[in-house]
Amino acid sequence: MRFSAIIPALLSAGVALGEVITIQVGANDSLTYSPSSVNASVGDTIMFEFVAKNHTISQSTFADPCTLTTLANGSTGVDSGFMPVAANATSFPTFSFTVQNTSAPLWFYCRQTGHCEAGMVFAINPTASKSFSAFQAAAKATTSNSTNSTTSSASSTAASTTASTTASGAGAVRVGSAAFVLSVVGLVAGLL
Ligand SMILES: *[C@@H]1O[C@H](CO)[C@@H](O)[C@H](O)[C@H]1NC(C)=O
Ligand SMILES: *[C@@H]1O[C@H](CO)[C@@H](O)[C@H](O)[C@H]1NC(C)=O
Ligand SMILES: *[C@@H]1O[C@H](CO)[C@@H](O)[C@H](O)[C@H]1NC(C)=O
Ligand SMILES: *[C@@H]1O[C@H](CO)[C@@H](O)[C@H](O)[C@H]1NC(C)=O
Ligand SMILES: *[C@@H]1O[C@H](CO)[C@@H](O)[C@H](O)[C@H]1NC(C)=O
Ligand SMILES: *[C@@H]1O[C@H](CO)[C@@H](O)[C@H](O)[C@H]1NC(C)=O
Ligand SMILES: *[C@@H]1O[C@H](CO)[C@@H](O)[C@H](O)[C@H]1NC(C)=O
Ligand SMILES: *[C@@H]1O[C@H](CO)[C@@H](O)[C@H](O)[C@H]1NC(C)=O
Ligand SMILES: [Cu+2]
Repeated sequence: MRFSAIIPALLSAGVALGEVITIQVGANDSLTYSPSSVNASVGDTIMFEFVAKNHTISQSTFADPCTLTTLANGSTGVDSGFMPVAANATSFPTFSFTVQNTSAPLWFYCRQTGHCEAGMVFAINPTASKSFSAFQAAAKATTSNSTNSTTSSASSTAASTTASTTASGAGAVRVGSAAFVLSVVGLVAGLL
């Protein structure tokens, strides 16, 4: 088993703690994350499997669903970059991050042009007052028609003035590269 060295590496890095929650991106050529929202605990890994087209998973805020967020410390939020998948592909790129803070919901969208405005959004730990459906409605109400820009000034009519920019990014940290995670997927498949 040529991947066997990865397991101790993952364990010593603490990456294997918590549950791994898999999200399919673009299944059936749709503009969707499936499932579109999840409840996660601190330490859980959210793994996005890009199965079609050319999408991203990018962090935004409830108030501004279709704009890549800037954290309080000046870093940008979690962003997979574009993950193109050939129509005849037989293996798929993945992107993962771990959930670091469950005090507030985490909000995400696809940066591909027009996709966020079409409702291609994702949420972790949404609440009754900040629900997935409210977030998606805000995304669809976004007036800008360019989600490909990381500096877009998109705004939404359903924006909540209480959304906190300081909290928005602190909850998620990227783990590994796409190629690295893909090799882990290969290991799991090989064991089954
Ligand atoms: C994709 O299509 C299959 C077969 O119709 C269906 O079972 C599955 O739920 C669909 N997935 C999504 C994300 O729409
Ligand atoms: C998440 O938890 C809330 C209650 O805390 C529940 O209403 C909701 O159905 C859960 N969502 C999922 C996707 O499990
Ligand atoms: C994926 O989409 C981005 C943004 O539109 C584009 O720059 C890139 O060329 C696309 N990649 C492929 C392989 O189509
Ligand atoms: C996928 O299609 C492209 C272009 O049609 C072709 O060049 C490539 O060899 C195909 N790949 C596989 C794995 O079939
Ligand atoms: C939408 O895109 C077109 C073409 O790129 C541009 O001319 C127009 O100003 C854009 N509209 C908005 C609201 O950004
Ligand atoms: C979209 O963004 C990518 C880089 O992320 C860039 O290469 C591409 O030219 C952009 N496309 C448009 C239409 O702005
Ligand atoms: C978690 O997020 C909340 C607000 O959402 C923030 O007040 C708190 O400081 C964060 N905790 C950590 C450990 O970053
Ligand atoms: C900013 O905060 C995020 C989330 O806490 C962290 O992952 C990132 O490394 C920080 N960036 C800098 C430059 O400190
Ligand atoms: Cu997309």
